[in-house]
Amino acid sequence: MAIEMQAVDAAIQQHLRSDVVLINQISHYIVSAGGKRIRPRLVLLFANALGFAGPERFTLAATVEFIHTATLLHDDVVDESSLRRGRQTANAMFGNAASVLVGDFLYSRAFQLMVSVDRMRVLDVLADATNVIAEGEVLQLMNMHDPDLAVDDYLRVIRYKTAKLFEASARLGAVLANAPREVEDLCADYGRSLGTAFQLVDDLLDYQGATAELGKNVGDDLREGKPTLPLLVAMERGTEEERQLIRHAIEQGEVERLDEIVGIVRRTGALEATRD
Ligand code: GRG
Repeated sequence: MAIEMQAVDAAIQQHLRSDVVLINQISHYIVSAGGKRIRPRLVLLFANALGFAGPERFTLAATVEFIHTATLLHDDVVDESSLRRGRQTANAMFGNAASVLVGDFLYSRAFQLMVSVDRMRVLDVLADATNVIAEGEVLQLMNMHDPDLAVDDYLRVIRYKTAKLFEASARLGAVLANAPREVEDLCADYGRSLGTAFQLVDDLLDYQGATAELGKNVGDDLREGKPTLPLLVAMERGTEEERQLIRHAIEQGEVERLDEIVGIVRRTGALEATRD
């Protein structure tokens, strides 16, 4: 996998190029900041497992990373985030307009790449995935400041905004290998479950780490009024007074009593429940 990932990185660098200096600058800034490249790995893993060894697997691995990067650029603008991959976000460095536009560039470059693979099923899978990701983000926006959000609705958002691209990446490996639809669907199920678990853990990790970092992550979520699973569980399990404190924070986007809220989340076992 390590050797194969070098081929993916080469494809990413090759296809990132543009004649426009600012596009090169911003796209290289975010792509070279690291990133775990989980989605490209899923494409390779399933293509390899099902016996497909053609170079198109590297093209599609780069394609899903471009889509992922475009969503990160847009997401950091939406959330007004200042840190990504241990560095300043592109929006903090280059401004919102440039970030959104370079996200658009990466997204359309991803479409050029997938068209080059010349398979209708690939277009079908990725057009559906990007559509659902955008729906997930809009659903999340609609759920902001809603302390009565049902757990199923929270799970729907993370299935759409995060798990869908994991699902599509795994499915693409099977598509490349011309696997029967039942096999494709099983690979997609694996990707969806992994992606759902991934986002749940991501929300959980906001409550761990050093105090300053913890305050920042949980504080950012609360300021946006984002009702994540640890908060929903803590509300369900807490006393009436504790429930009211969390409700108020989500509704008002208020972070003043952050330490108390983190204490309630921990004491009620909401982190363990999220992990389970
Ligand atoms: C451009 C089609 C399109 C849609 C834009 C803003 C938006 C709609 C979508 C955002 C979706 C989003 C950011 C979901 C969260 C995904 C997530 C868990 C990101 C972090 O992934 P990692 O940990 O990141 O794999 P690295 O840095 O390792 O690549």
